[in-house]
Amino acid sequence: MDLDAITEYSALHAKPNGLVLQYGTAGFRTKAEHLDHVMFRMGLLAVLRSKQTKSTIGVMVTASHNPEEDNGVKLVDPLGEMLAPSWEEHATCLANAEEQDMPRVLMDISVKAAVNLQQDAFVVIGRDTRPSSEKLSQSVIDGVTVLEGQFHDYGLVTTPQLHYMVCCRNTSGRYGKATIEGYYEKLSRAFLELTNQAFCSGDDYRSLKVDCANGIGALKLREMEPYISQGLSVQLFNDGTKGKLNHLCGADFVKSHQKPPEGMEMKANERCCSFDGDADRIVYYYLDVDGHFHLIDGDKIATLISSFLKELLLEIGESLNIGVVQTAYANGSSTRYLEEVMKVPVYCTKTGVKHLHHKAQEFDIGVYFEANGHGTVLFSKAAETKIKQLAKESEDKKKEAAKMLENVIDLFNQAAGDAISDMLVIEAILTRKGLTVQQWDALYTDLPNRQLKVKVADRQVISTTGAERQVVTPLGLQEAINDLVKTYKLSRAFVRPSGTEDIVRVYAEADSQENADSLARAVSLAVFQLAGGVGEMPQPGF
Ligand code: 16G
Ligand code: MG
Repeated sequence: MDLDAITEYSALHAKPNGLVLQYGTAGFRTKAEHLDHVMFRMGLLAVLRSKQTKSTIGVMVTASHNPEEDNGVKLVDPLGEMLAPSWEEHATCLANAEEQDMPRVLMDISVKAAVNLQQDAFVVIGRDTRPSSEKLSQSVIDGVTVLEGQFHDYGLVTTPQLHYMVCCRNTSGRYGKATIEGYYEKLSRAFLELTNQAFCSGDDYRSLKVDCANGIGALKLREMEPYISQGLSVQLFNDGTKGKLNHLCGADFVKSHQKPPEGMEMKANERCCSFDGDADRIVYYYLDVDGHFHLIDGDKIATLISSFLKELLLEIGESLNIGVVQTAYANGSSTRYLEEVMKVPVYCTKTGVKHLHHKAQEFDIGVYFEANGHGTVLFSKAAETKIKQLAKESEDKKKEAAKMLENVIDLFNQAAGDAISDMLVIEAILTRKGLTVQQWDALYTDLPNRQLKVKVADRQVISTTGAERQVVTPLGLQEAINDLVKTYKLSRAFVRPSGTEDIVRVYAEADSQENADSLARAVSLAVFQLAGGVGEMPQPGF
């Protein structure tokens, strides 16, 4: 390691004194102007991680659904997964080291993690469409170069596309070709095969309106259009030509405000969906004939997909186990429907994709989705082998079902939740089953719910257990929540410190919207009073 060169280059990406950031659930995320040093240092860290794992590592520059002025960075581990927890700690230490200490901290990490510095390193880099992203990704490249790592800059890609590239490169092409065309070819072939012989009753099934959050999803979906146009015509809105990234549009806006994005022309009963700013989340929705808005979130997406997979598993007659993984935010009706009607086991983990992903790996087929629309389906190696064998050897209906499953395996981005890939799976299932968006929505009725934020002096005073469904500290808060929940029907509420913002999140559901709102308010007040609220006190009622 050439410490002099590192010191010299680091000075060009100097850290503002005293700035402290943490590698959180989605990497580092803050105002773009504070991130230059973090990018340079993540370039350095990616080289060390690459040397240690003897694999290609990814670095994605994005702040997902956050405002255009923000940015962020996350590292992608060898199989396309999120960075291992011990390296999240290294990332935090390195990002926060004051300028003069940085080379020493870098050395400490390489010693602690037993990195062989002689090993070659390869890093792939991607970025979203934010105005700050290009310069920041150049800072990542500076970091990689000063440690003599090799790199490939994929430029503008969605977050899941970068995960895909990392996975391809570390599996000698078995997962796919590590090019953007390779991604389009793999997904579109599986999509067209899956929809091929499907019954279609007119154009309704074949056209979809997509709100791209004025982000990278628009560029990539437009590029992909010719590959899928035989099976699906997409009409793009908020494609970045006019509006601001994530402003009054995108999956996060639609889910949290429970209303349509600006800039989308919706007619009654038309199927519409929204991506988030880096295209790793998707939610669907429609307006009914009375103009009422209906949201179809990650929970309903998981339900549609798992019922389709369950039917195929019955056809192939193999005892492959299937599990659905959710978080505390999953609507109570979805959990009840999955367990009681569909009879599939459901598990709850902490918020954040890495927790769901990890749990989903325990099953032959693990379906995971956050209510906010982030999710995918994982197939174990054994399940994949079995399915491929059946697709070759068995006959008639069994063979057909195995072939469909084979396409489903290819169509899901198993490296990460992916709005484009999820959209194609959903469209294929709706087409095959001849389901309208209303029929899909009618699988079950969501319980009315409300999410609120509370500002407190230190959100870390709140600790939780049971996959964030129960508060441990401060003492008395859980009892207060229990007492409030008892006063409403079909009710449930929980609170947790956010992993991405300096606030506490409150979730409540109940038998009516009014009751969900009023329960959420009451719980917010309890948080404010028992967990050191600051600023304006939440008011009871809504
Ligand atoms: C991050 C997570 C997302 C989670 C959200 C929760 C990833 C890639 N993203 O965006 O899964 O839902 O954080 O945010 O893991 P919160 O902690 O602020 O509620
Ligand atoms: Mg995102």
